Amino acid sequence: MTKTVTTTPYTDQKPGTSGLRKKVPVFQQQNYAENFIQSIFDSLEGFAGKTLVIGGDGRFYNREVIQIAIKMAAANGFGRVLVGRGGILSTPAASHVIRKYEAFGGIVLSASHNPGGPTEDFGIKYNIGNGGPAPEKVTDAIYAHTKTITTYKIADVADVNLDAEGEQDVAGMTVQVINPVSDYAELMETLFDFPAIRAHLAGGFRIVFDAMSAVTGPYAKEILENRLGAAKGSVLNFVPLPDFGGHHPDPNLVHARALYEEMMGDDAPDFGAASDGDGDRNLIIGKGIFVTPSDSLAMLAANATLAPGYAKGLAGIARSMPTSGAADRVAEKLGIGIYETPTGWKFFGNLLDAGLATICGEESAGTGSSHVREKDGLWAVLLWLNILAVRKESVIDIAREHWTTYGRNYYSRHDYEEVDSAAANGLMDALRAQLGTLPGRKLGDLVIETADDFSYHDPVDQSVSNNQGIRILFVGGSRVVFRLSGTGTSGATLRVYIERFEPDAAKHDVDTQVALADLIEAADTLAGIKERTGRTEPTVIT
Ligand code: G16
Repeated sequence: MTKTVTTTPYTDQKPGTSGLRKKVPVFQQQNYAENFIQSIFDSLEGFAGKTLVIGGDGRFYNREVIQIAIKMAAANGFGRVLVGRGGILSTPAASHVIRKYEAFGGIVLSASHNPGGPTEDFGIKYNIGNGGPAPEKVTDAIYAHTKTITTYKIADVADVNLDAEGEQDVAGMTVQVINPVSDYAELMETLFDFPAIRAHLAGGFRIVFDAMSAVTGPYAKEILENRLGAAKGSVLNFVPLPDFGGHHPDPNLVHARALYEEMMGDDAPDFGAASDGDGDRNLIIGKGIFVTPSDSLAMLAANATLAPGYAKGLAGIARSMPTSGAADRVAEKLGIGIYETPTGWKFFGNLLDAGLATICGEESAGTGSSHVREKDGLWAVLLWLNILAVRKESVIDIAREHWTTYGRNYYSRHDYEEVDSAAANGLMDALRAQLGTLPGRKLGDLVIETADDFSYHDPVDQSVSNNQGIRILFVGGSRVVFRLSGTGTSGATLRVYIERFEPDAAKHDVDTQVALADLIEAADTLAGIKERTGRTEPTVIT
């Protein structure tokens, strides 16, 4: 029932920031998915007879690859597979299921916020037994195997019925189809004050959640409407679609524009939120105010003890390097550790496992905690709702008070998508070459204090990750960071992260792009963005 198939390597299977992401037609090449999955298994040891979790965000090609992964898991000697009904598991739910059932690891099929469909994006990611994305030493080993693979193993059996919960046998391995929502919803009930949130909603607090036709629809319906009693219809676009309805399931001000417009209107609900393709990102908008992900991290950390799951306080906060320093000020006030990691949730895993950090966040709309080892969109929404239910203030009042207490970190990210790769690499190389000469240079009123290429020394396993983004720090604490995205699937995406700290509460009402105008200009002067990329303006501003 098990066969060994001869194959030849593909040269382009290097995992990026979060697993292997490519266009669907790339994954549809002969043996492409099989090669990568076998390379995952060939990088692991000691899984015979153990449990593997498999699930995805429901995008186009999800079911096909789930069938392949199940049959390959059986042929490679796993004892059991837990798979979400319909092949569905949000990324944070997959992380929780791995942890709860003490699985050996998990395969998560997703290209996250990237669009889906026959010509759009697909992805495969491996998560380790702590529930988190495989660390670099594992992804490096997977990549090495993809370059030398000659055979893969697969069970020669009929497809599994993914739509009926319960157990089935696949070539001697047990496949258990599980409810994708219930374990996760139960976990949320242990962390947050559901009765307080329910009472607040019953008292007239209005919310809207846009699931963007992606994986969080069933989770949000169950938790927000069924368990917390939000008005029916509060959850929009709740049916996961293989192509996300033709939209880009990225909860930002461009792709969730309709939600933003609604929240800025006169009759806006009190709280608006959205999540992405696989449910790990979040967008938070109060009536009349967009909360940047960096600010959201800081505000959630500052108020976390209002939720029962965090009542004992936080051990520390971790943020990715390009994320603003707003959370650092909270950590300082709380007298707890603050950790600055490279971009990529995988870098938080060691800090969470070691108990050094409790809450983590990234500027790329990701926030999460030690409850799982992925960022978690609905978790962030529920923590906000818990805080709002206890404080009984508006989002805008909470934000204003936060800025008055800690100062405001004006922050924006400018993305230049699908730039010619050679041009983008040339821009980064040229910046790197100037680093030594930059300190002391003046750009208008700005003076460069330091400039470097960020290196991370993991305090837990002592591993070092170099070349994680170029930082230009100005006297007074403002900064500009340049990096190339590790999640795009065509050309290169240049990300420019811009930040200014403003301690004076009288200056907290300025438009963000205006507050950052001189830094934006300095970024172009330093990197020659317009000249090198041929772009006169960013593709996306968040
Ligand atoms: C992934 C990673 C995040 C990272 C983001 C952006 O998110 O998990 O840690 O911040 O990509 O990465 P990049 O700037 O390299 O494109 P997701 O939601 O796509 O899984």
